[in-house]
Amino acid sequence: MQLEKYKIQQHNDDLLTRHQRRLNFAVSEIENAEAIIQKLVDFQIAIPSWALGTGGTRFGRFAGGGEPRSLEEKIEDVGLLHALNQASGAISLHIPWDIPKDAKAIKTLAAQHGLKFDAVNSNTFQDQPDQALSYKFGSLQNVDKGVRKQAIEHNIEVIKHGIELGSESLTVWLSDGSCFPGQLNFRRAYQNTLESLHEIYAAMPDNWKMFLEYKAYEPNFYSTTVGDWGQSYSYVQKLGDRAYTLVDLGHHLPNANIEQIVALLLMEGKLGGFHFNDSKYGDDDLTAGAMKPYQLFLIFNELVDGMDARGMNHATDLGWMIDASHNVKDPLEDLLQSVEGIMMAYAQALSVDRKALEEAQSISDVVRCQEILQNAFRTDVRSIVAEARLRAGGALNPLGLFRQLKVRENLIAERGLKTVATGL
Ligand SMILES: [Mn+2]
Repeated sequence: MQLEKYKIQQHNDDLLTRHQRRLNFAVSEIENAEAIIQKLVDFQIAIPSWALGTGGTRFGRFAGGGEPRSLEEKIEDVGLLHALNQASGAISLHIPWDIPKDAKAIKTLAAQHGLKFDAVNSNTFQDQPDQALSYKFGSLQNVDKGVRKQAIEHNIEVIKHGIELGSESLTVWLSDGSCFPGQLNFRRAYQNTLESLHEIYAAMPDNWKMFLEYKAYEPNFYSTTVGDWGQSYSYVQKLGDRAYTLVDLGHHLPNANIEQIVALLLMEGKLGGFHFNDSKYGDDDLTAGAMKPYQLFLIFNELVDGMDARGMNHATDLGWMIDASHNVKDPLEDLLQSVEGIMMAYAQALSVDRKALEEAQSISDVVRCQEILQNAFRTDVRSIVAEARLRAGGALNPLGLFRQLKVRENLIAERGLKTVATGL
């Protein structure tokens, strides 16, 4: 389905008077509103190819209809999102779920939709039908050298696909670990993993980055070989300058202070990127900002502070990706909500009065510190985010327009009701 520009224009014209009224008020409240809008226009969040279909639980999938049946259709879906919000200008592919048969044609199609290829993701947490050896007892950590070699070769294969598409980073997430005490020698598992990662790292082109994602538990329930930020940091320190830790918000033990983790990784120059999602209990993969919007704001507060301290480009120096997928919403509507939630947290963090906060911190005025942060969090930035979209050519109300144009109904008519996207 193509979304004609005039339809967005018409939608915006209808909403413009109301938008302008809200925007005028917000601009009067937020001192640096114009600078924030510019930063929002530049900020793009990559959409994972596996989030375009329903998924999310181990127990069952309930397809919603009109799901993309091929990589081409996945790109079209991300293109639709980007046309609506002008903030989803990248796609993150999962190999082998999305192996491009004709890389050149795929690249052209993506460019037609204004999309780039963000990090490519390897998969050694599942066995594929044509695979010689099993990952049942781990991949890069495996006690069997042959299994490790197979997993290394897979990652190198993923890098090759990424090069063809113009991607510049590899995300490695390992489910490696153990389910029972005694099953694994922790030190040997670490050393095997490090040795394997060294080989993968060496196969990357000079302009590539490696993101090493950690996760506390699941599918292994006793130990995970890259289980937390400290373990990931320990690996990436040894691997080299282009190896970084990737933070997935859902991959921590309950109540972890993620904003502090982010602050320190950034300070050490080892934060590479993000997987946004939200959760209440574990790795729930819910819509970003749906459950703990204050936490998301606090994370962005540290990101903005830390990136500015290092003179980093907010839009390009870190990898911004969504990693969420579940059962009960239209996946495209869900992604629109996630991007909106992320943009709001970013805009609020940009509006924090940093000078005042520093002053208050320097005299330990705890009350004032809290007031400054909460004032930013409680400021309504929705019209600021909408203005950035408007200026970039997107829709003032992407979700509203998605429904008004009956996008899902159109996709079902095109693709059928019983389609299932490849992925989780
Ligand atoms: Mn992730």
